[in-house]
Amino acid sequence: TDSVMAKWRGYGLGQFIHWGLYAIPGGEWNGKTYNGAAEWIRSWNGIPKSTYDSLIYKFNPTKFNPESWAKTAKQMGAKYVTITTKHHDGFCLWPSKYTKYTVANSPYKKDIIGPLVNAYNKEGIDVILYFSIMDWNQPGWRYEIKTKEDSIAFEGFKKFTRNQLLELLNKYPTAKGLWFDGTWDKSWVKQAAFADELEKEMRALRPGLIIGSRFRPDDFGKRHNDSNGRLMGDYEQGWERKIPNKIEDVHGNDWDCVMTVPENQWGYNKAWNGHIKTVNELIEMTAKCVSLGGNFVLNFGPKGDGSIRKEEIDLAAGIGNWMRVNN
Ligand code: FUL
Repeated sequence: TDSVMAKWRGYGLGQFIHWGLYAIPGGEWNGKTYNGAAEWIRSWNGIPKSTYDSLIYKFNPTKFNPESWAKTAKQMGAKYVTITTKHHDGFCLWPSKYTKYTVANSPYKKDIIGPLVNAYNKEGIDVILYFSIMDWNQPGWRYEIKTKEDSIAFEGFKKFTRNQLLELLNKYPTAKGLWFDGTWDKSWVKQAAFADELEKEMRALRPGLIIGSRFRPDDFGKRHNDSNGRLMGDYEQGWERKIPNKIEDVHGNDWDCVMTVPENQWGYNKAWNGHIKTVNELIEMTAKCVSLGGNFVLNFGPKGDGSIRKEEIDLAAGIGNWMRVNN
């Protein structure tokens, strides 16, 4: 089982993929743009839920080609990829049995995750599934639990979350781990006992499973130091630039650093404003992370039609040139 983690420790470079319905507006809604996270457009642009959710009827990525995504990652020298199966908006890139808000009910109809897992695995690239616990589409989701009604609703939501996670693990048995997000709200932070149970269950199903430290933000620090737990700490982020400076900062933890190309923009954003990191800067960050025992994970935000923007392909090629001479 520890061989999964041992392999993870040697990855060095990874690719992050943020893809979902938000890629369709690409950071622009009714002429309004925002120099920030395009995957948060529903929130920062105050888009009514029903209006946002109807983007599902526009999801038809005719240029989606999993093999070419995997080739781009391979060319870059990535040894693993972390893919958004579901971001905060709740839209599932796999045909989940537990909600209607999935690819199955879009014009595209087909599973996205399965073909991606296969294509990446064929290139020798391991897959980690990104999963947002917070789910803006689910009626049972709560930021905070104040009333009895809230707690009943949230109990239902917990069941739903468990079902989806076990579904993902059963459906994609070669995936090496889960990278969690959207766990910081008061409601989830109080679910320590439930999370422990669920973690046990997932590990029983999939020995060696890597579980991201954001699963339990309430005991972040402790988990970071839990070397047997196969948990990776994520030293985030584009906006915080928290790549540790020296080995002491790492406290012997397993960690990876996820990074955006511009500042704090993960999903495809037409604007892509501000400083766009150069190949040189990204190589420097990779080298820094690797030298401090971590992995560097560079984010890509494919467009709504499924293609990857040229700027990202070029960056991948540039980084790949350096990776090849160093491998
Ligand atoms: C954050 C999210 O809110 C962002 O949208 C993005 O997914 C980043 C990696 O994590 O918590």
